[in-house]
Amino acid sequence: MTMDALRRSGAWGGVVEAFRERLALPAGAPTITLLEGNTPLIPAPTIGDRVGADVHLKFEGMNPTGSFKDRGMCVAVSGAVASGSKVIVCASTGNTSASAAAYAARAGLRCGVVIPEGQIALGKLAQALIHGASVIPVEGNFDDALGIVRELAETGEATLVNSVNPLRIEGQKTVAFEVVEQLGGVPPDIHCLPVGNAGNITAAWLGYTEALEVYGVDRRPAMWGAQAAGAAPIVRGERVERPQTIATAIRIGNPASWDGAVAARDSSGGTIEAVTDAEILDAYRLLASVEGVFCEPASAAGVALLLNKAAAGEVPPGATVVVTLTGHGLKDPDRVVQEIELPASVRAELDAVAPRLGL
Ligand code: AN7
Repeated sequence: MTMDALRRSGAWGGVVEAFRERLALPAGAPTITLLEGNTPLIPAPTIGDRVGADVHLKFEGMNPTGSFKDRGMCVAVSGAVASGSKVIVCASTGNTSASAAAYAARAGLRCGVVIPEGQIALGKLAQALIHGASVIPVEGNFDDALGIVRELAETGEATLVNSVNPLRIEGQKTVAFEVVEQLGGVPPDIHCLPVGNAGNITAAWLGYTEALEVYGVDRRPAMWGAQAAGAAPIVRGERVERPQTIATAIRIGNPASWDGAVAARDSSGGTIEAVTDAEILDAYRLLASVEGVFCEPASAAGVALLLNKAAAGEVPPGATVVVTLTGHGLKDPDRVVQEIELPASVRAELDAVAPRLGL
């Protein structure tokens, strides 16, 4: 059955079930699922008008834990269970830890997450905690945390579920399969997305490459990756020791999948560019206010890049553009109240409320 038919029939069984024969999972691996994947591809007509293209938002915030990480985590955790592992570990800017914690709970595994202290959006931290993960904040950044869990996993006592685990990439590539199906069997001309540790751009490109065979499509999109200006190692061509951005999800100075991102950029005729925090926040507010889609700040980076490219006259007129919105806005409500002042209260009387609405 196609994804569409599955959705209509209510029989969507998640990423492992839908794509198992395309995922390098060991034979006999169980299906660990929270029914992730099959996320909506939402038309964005207002942004489309602004950039002169046919723009669609692949809203990965609709996954069970609210980010694209679930797509790869279900496969990594299915693989961990198959290998007899009892503990999974990850470093995280937040979403990976939320996803790992949920899937570990589902599979009955222990989960350890190492996070940069004070740099995780509250929603994500809450998720890791409520799912029962051991949360270990460290006095360092994501890159420091990743170094620690890489060493931990080398003992063989825990499975690393960051995107250096190939099963994460396997799962995340399925976003490209879904996009091709949702566009009626053709790939987009351009696929925009934020780049942090660079697993996702690597995975999406792998998916589009496999789609050549799986769906018999004859081309692949140009991959347009966006890094936050204060955390743009790939754009600058060197590690960033102290990455800084309000988009904490992509506050990463030494991406693990650096080579994969460069390969995706170059083989696709694409680009990886920096967007400023101000541009990210503008795109974040625009998405919410004109399209009705609330994503987290990092997720808006792809739209920020698209807007920049349009302003530079570099979006081909009428192109089909897909932008991945990687995580849900509710992950980080603090950001909204930092951007928009909470209105003061008034008396609970009609004559006090009506004027506030100009009525
Ligand atoms: C919302 O959770 O790295 O380039 O540890 O949460 O594949 O790293 C999150 C990354 C984009 C970047 N958008 O993806 C983590 C983590 C959101 C994210 C990215 C992340 P990659």
